[in-house]
Amino acid sequence: MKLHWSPRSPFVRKVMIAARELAVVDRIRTIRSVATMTQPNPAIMADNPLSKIPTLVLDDGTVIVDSAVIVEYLDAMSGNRLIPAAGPERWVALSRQALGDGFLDLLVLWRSERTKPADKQTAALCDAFQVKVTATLDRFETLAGELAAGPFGIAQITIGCALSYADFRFDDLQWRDGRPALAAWHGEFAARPSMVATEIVDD
Ligand SMILES: N[C@@H](CCC(=O)N[C@@H](CS)C(=O)NCC(=O)O)C(=O)O
Repeated sequence: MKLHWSPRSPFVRKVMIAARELAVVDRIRTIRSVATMTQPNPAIMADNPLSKIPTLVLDDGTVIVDSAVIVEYLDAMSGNRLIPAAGPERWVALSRQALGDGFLDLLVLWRSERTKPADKQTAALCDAFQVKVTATLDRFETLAGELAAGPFGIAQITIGCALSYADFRFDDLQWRDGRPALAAWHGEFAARPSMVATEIVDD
């Protein structure tokens, strides 16, 4: 399998952590692919017209788009160890993944807004990002006990990855302040070998 990959992308990181946790990482050939909102990349677009990473291409040419779908694919071929196959726990896990992904989307958009020159930033957007990011972090704090109790799976991978991205790009957010349970859970999560091996870097 070929994966459009970058060491900077938190969405790619989700996939790489899942692949390591499922012990299928050796089956993935990573291709360094640069994806930015302002510069469509023809090499990615040959497989995914959205020019987004991660994009997975199977050996038969089938293209799998979006980190959630790629993780679901890897998990299905490995016996549903990260995403419950059925039952209420499936919807809880997938909703927590969606919360983590949505949080990441907010951070990516917020970063793109706040790296503009001050006179080009939209204050209402930045204010709204701040409100939503804070509320989502508060929700994660209430979920921390359940994340710690397990079972380990896609909810922990996505929320943990998103928090590590906040550490990487939003130093000033200080998300641990007032959220002791989340900070403690993330500390343990960040020590997993799959996390250590996939540390985000600006290359
Ligand atoms: N929902 C997608 C989001 C992927 C995403 O936004 N990836 C970023 C890199 S971190 C990207 O490709 N950005 C390029 C663009 O938006 O054009 C997923 O979960 O895979």
